Amino acid sequence: MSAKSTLHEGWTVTGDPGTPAAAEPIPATVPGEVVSALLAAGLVADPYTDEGERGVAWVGRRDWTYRTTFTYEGGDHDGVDLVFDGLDTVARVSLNGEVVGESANMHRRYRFDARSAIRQGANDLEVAFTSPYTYAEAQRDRLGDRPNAYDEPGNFIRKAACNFGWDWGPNLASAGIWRDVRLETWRTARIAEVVPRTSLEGGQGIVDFAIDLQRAGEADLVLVCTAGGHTAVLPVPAGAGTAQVRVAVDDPQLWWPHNRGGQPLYDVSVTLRSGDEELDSWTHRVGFRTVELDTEPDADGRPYVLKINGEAVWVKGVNWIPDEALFSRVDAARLERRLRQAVAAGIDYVRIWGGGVYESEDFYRLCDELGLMVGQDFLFACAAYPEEEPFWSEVEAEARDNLARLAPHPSLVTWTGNNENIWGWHDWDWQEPLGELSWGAGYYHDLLPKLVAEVDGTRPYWPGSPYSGVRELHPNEPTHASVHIWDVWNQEDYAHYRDWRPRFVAEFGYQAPPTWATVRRMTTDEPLQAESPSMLWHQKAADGQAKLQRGLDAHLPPVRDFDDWLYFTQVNQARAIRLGIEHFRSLQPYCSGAVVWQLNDCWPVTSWAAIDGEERLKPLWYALRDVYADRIATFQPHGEDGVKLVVVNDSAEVWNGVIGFWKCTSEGRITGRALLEIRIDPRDTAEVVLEGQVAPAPGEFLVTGREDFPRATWFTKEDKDMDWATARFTAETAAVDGGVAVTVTADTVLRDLCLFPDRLDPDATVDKALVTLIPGEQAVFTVTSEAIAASPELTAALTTKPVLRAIND
Ligand code: BMA
Repeated sequence: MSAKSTLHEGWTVTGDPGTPAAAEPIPATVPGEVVSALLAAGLVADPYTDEGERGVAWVGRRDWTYRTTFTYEGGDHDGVDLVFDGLDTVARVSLNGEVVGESANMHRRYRFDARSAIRQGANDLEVAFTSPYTYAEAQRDRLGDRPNAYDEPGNFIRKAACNFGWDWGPNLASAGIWRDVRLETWRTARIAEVVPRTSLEGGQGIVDFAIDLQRAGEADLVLVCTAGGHTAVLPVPAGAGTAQVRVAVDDPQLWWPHNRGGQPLYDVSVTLRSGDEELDSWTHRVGFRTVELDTEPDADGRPYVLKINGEAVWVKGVNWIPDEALFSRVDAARLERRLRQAVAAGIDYVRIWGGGVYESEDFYRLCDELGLMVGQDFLFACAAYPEEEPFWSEVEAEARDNLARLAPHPSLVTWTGNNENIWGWHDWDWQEPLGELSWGAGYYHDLLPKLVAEVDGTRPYWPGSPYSGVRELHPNEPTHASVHIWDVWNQEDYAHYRDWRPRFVAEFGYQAPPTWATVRRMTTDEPLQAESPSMLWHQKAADGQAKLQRGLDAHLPPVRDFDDWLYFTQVNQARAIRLGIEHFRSLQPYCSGAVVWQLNDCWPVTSWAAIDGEERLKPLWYALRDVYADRIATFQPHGEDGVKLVVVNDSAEVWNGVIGFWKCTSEGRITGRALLEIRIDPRDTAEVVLEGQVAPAPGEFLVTGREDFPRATWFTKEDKDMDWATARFTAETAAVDGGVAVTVTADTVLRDLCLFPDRLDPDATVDKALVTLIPGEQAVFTVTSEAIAASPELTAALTTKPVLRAIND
């Protein structure tokens, strides 16, 4: 029987002779990376705080050697393998002084034959990493430089591009054994790979197992495959190294995204036998569902419609980046918290962006269980990539490996060739500097689609994000398939999302700083200001602060202090994305989805994220929960200065009901009211143009009642021009289980009321944000925090600034 033992104990890491620190061995956690080891040894300051990132800039320029010793008991083995699930990146692996393998790709699993080097008893294992800069710069010099949106050589090494820094992330490029490592022993033969292809045929769930074997000899073998309790047995004749086995499951329950149905998962297994002996086994869980991507040209251009089990879905998506800049820190518990936050916001789709990693087994298992659809990019982002060797072979190997590894997961629904590289080639002045040089087109248009069809065979592939469907057309053409909308954040006011009529928005985003408690983790600046030194260090976007200010100037009253700046920029971010999504949903079915840039952060930073790097929810998260609800009502412009109400029913039931709304003056006096009886079919929309009595006059605003859908609002002027009375309200606190309930009763209009309990207790959370009230209305905020509940002073502070805020306070 094969056996596996992890090799995570006893590691040290040592710098090369000229290294500024750790020239002598220091303890190293495996899985891990050098920066984490230096931090744990107290040799560098925390790169997540202040300008600590500067203090580790040298690390990626050095070579590092990991060493450990392990015991091998010996035994009657035909195979003894050292297996690395992830080496970051350029490494030479030696056992007892003998080189057993080399790597130059962070995104592959490696298996090295250790038979000639291993000995019974103690074994010395060494993994010597070459600086990623040394390697990448040498490749660049050899192959010729190519355009990159960042002044870094990340396109000349198969390593996560964002590891060299991004417009939301630190440069922590170092080295490390970043995923599991183990010793595997086996006899006669082992299961090298299993790809279970699932499909539905005539009411049956089909699992077609494609199995690769590794053999030590010519023995007759038997494969026993099971799926959902059904079994198939296949003799494998001497010499055969691959096998295909089909198992059918009667009447399977279908896997659905969480907002459409359940997530039944079926155990599948493959056991390899020789005579009576079990040699090896493999188990997983799969789901039965079909996935199609409808991009057949239509009268308007080319749609981009994802269909699950034949049903078109309106994608309520977010983009995903690595959840920690020090990748190995991301454990299953952290992923589960993040993905549950996504589900709680109504998100049903996560796009894993191409500048990061092929996500982990835990990530995909959780998405299978939680009913999140995943689109995985191949790992190319914002740069021209060489197609010459060794890169062509590395890309092929990494694609084969990850296509096979991720194939079992029903959550994985699409593969995409790259992030913005086809766009870059068209629009970012690449063509002249490139001349005849390769830039990656061969991967996106030839190699990767061929491999997706060959290895996976069940999932759609799209060459790029964005991509219009044919090479001649501009890749960001709104009438054609996927687009990224960045002119708004970079140049325009956010109301310009409404200028777009896209088929599918794969990226659009708007920045804000993180929550208060996270700001306090990222900077010790005193005085703390929007432009204090380390606030600026944690703003990586080109001209980011000025773009934030442009948004403030267009919409909100002048900020008086840092607290205003923090709250106002966060509100603006939420409003921008809310406006965009409400507009895109009002275009259903012409538009078929929105994928917000970005769900998460990898450290404390000002960014486009809805959840900050310390896992706290920014106001944007609450806005997403509103606009991604199955049923929404939204006021939209109509003609020159008219207004219409668009009602979207993205649920499986008819929406039969009444929508009430009021027209109010800035003092909150009601000057008109309407009750609309609606009957909207499932997955349908309806709209009503507002005329006469209910059309708002300049200075007035509209609010819907607070029914079983999130409140919609419409303002005829920006807050900065609105004649708001200064916020007046009463706020009362009451102890509740695990925290405090804060009941706010409005005397005036209260705009985008927020409660920020992390000001008082970094672990505190609150159940709502961005509540707009008219006089007489109430909102109850439930704060979860034992610390606040236990303290009368902290409880009292929940009802005043800077914890409780309204725009017009
Ligand atoms: C797009 C993304 C990311 C980037 C974001 C914000 O280009 O693909 O590369 O972080 O915009 O600028």
